[in-house]
Order: sequence, then C-alpha cells, then structure tokens
Amino acid sequence: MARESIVVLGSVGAGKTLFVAALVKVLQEGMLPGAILNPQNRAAHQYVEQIWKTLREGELPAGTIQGQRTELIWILQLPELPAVSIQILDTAGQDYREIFEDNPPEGKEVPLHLQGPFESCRSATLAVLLVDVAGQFVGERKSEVRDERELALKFALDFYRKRNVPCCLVLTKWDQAKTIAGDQSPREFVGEHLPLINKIHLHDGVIPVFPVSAVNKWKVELSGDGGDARLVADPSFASEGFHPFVGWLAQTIKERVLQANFLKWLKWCGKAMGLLLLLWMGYSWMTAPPASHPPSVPQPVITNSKLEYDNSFLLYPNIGIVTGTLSNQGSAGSVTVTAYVNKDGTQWSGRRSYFVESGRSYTFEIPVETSIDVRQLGVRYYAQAQ
Ligand SMILES: Nc1nc2c(ncn2[C@@H]2O[C@H](COP(=O)(O)OP(=O)(O)OP(=O)(O)O)[C@@H](O)[C@H]2O)c(=O)[nH]1
Ligand SMILES: [Mg+2]
Repeated sequence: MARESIVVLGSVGAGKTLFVAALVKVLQEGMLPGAILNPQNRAAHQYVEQIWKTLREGELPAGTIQGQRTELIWILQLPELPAVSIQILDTAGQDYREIFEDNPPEGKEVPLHLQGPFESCRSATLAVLLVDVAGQFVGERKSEVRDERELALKFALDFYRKRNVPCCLVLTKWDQAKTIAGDQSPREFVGEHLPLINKIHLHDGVIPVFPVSAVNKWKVELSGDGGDARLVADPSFASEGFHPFVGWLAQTIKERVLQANFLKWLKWCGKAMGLLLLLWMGYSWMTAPPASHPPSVPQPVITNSKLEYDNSFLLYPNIGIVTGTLSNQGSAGSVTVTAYVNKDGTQWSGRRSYFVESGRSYTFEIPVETSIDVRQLGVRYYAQAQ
C-alpha cells in the first residue's frame, strides 16, 4: 500500500495543532465526498476529539512541547483509488525553528535532540508549511525576529523543493488576518509581508497558498474577578477555508498514488520482459543445433582435377597444365596445391600457393614441366593440396 507522510511545520504558535485537528475534523465530516478515514492508531482516534472538547469548553490546547511529534495514522480510501496509508505529523514549533534556522545539515551533523524531528521532516512525502502572517509578521515589531522567521520558512521551502516534495503554504488564523489584508488576495498579503519568500518561492506560482481558520469565532473571557481578558473559542465556532486545501491534498495524493502505480507497472513490465527474454534464450539454446566449433585452419579439398594443354603451351608439349577445383572447409588462410604428372614411374611436379577464404571454392591451374610429350598415352596426373 502506498504511504504518505504529511508533515505540518511552522513556528511556535503558528496554529499547527489546531490546523491538524480542524483538518481531520473536516475530513471526518465528509469534506471529501466518498473518502473514508480509517484510524490506525489511538492518537488518530482520540487526539482531535480531545482538542475539540478543550476548545468547546472554552479552553485552549497546550502548546506542543519540544521533541513531541504526534503521529496520526489512517488508511484513506479515496473513490476510484487504491487505499493509501496517510500519516499526519503535528510537530513542535520549537523543533522547526531549530532545524530550519539555518540551511539544515544532512544526517549525522544534526544534534541528537533534533534527530527524531529531523527524520520526520526528511521522510515527509508532503509538506504543509504554516504561517501566521498577521500575528508573527505584521504584529511583530522586531525586524530581526521577523527576518529569522522568514529565513526559517525559506530554508524549509528550499529543503522540500530541492527534494521535489510537494509543499504548500497555509496562512493560518485567516479570521484575524483578513481584516488586515483588506482587499489584498492571500498571496499578495503574504508577498507584501514576507518579501524574501515572495521573491524566491512565490513568483513562479508553483507553491499554492491557502488561507484557513481552524476556529473562526472567538470570544473574550475575563478570568477571575475582573482579571486578565483572554480570547477563547466561541462554542459556535466552525473551521473555514479548508475546502481548497483539502482539494489540493487529495489531488496531490492521487497523483502520487497513480505515479507510484505506474512505476510499479513499469517495473512489473520490465520484470515480465526479462522473464520472456530468459525463456526465449532458454528455448533457442535447447532447440539450437549442436554448436560446431569454428574451424581454426584452412582445410583444402580438391574436388576434381584434369590435365589440359593450353594453346599457348603448344610449342612446349612437355608442359602439362593440371586444372581443378579446390574448396576450403576450414578457416581462411594460405594453401599450397601441388600438381603431379607421372609416366612409367617417373614423376614431375609443379606447385602454387593460394589464399583461400573460409567456405569458398576456387579453380586452380598449375603448369608442370616434364621431359616427355605429355600428350602421349599413359600419362597420369593428380593434384594434392595442404
Ligand atoms: N484567530 C485564530 N486563532 C488561532 C487559530 N488557530 C490557532 N489560533 C491561536 O493560536 C494559538 C496556537 O495554536 P496552536 O495550534 O497550538 O499552535 P502550534 O503551531 O501548534 O504551536 P506549538 O505547538 O507551540 O508550536 C491557539 O491557542 C489559538 O489562540 C485560528 O484559526 N484563528
Ligand atoms: Mg502545537
């Protein structure tokens, strides 16, 4: 089964925990038609409910402590897709700050206390980067703090884009931010307040920007006898703006699952082709005629020969020409043909050398000088090659 690991990152208080809770809630409530979330661990079943209960009771969930990573695991069944195991990681803002405060080093150089969180960042197949633009940039007076936060976000985006991990920017607490953004679109708003991110990561439109509110209604609560006023979730709150984000998430998961299946199919085809090739090779080997060892030397064979008299030799009747055909059954090389003329026990010979190709036939003509008139009866001749 395909596995997706969605890491949710952002600085301390960016709204990660409430975002994760709201995301799970909207998915459970059917925002993705036909999708089924089947919890695979205790946290996936309880975490969200507890946060929701806390909010409804007019309390705020505690900040995620350093080193804590809540892993929520489900099997997600999307219509017309094979089931996919998804893991959503709610991380601590403090870990994110320390990992991405500088260009994050690989492997062993990571300090011990960050190795676990770093591994979660490294193994993510999808990265959701959260920014509270209003609270952490517009509302932050110290420019060095803003710069540090922006740089951390830049390094995080660099990290994932370099690895081709799909990522997006979620603008949290949009219920507050939209009053500041006014007529500006979310992209313009983040672009204005995070100019470095705008220049490096938003100009090409690859990173989608989603404004969301995990809790869209807040009320002022006074603690004790006219004590401090604080904002708590209004019991009638809802989560807003999740639809486009959920659409992007489903689409990205779908593309990745289809891509993984296609790669699997390609691999399978490769294996099947390899097997067919092996079978074919085996078959040809079994049905091939026994291998004949390649000849290593010329093997000349004289197929016929005769004694002739050439007109040009009429003046010299003592010269006979032995002609014939020579075929080579061996490899290419030089062959010497010796022609013999014989009369009453006396023998004369002549020889010639030829270069013969493998498997070819040649005619030869070898003049043999004798001391008799070779035209008389009883003259014998033959040829021999080696
Ligand atoms: N107005 C508004 N406030 C929000 C929203 N989401 C979170 N907050 C506020 O931001 C605070 C921090 O939210 P968390 O979700 O705990 O933030 P976090 O990113 O998980 O923080 P750490 O775990 O400490 O890194 C909450 O207690 C709320 O007061 C939202 O959608 N709208
Ligand atoms: Mg948290």
